[in-house]
Amino acid sequence: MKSRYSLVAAATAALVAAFVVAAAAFGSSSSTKLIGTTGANDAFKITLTKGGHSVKTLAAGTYTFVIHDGSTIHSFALDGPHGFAKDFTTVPFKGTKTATIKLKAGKYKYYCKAHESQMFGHFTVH
Ligand SMILES: [Cu+2]
Repeated sequence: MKSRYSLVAAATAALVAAFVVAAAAFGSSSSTKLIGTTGANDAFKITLTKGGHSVKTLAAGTYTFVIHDGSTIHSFALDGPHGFAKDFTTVPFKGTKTATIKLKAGKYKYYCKAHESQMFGHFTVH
């Protein structure tokens, strides 16, 4: 016959397992959102914001990039340390793309691939 303790242990293990699953699900959906905008109304303008403010520094970690590409002549690319390079959108693409990115310490530059010398911004990850 099972002891009272083993039943409690089994119930506790089930609860812990449920909690771990819930925590994992919550964690994957709770990464900080960054909003990138390029070429809205075909303007030669690119921005990256968090909570409505231009991104200048970020803590290392995982972020969800939501990129709004408003033009078929602009794109949104990101370069970073250790050879990191990501093209969120291409020049002919127009629309919205979302990607989850793990940012490491270092300097990053976001820019439009077609107009890199005039459409760019920088931020630093600590
Ligand atoms: Cu451009």
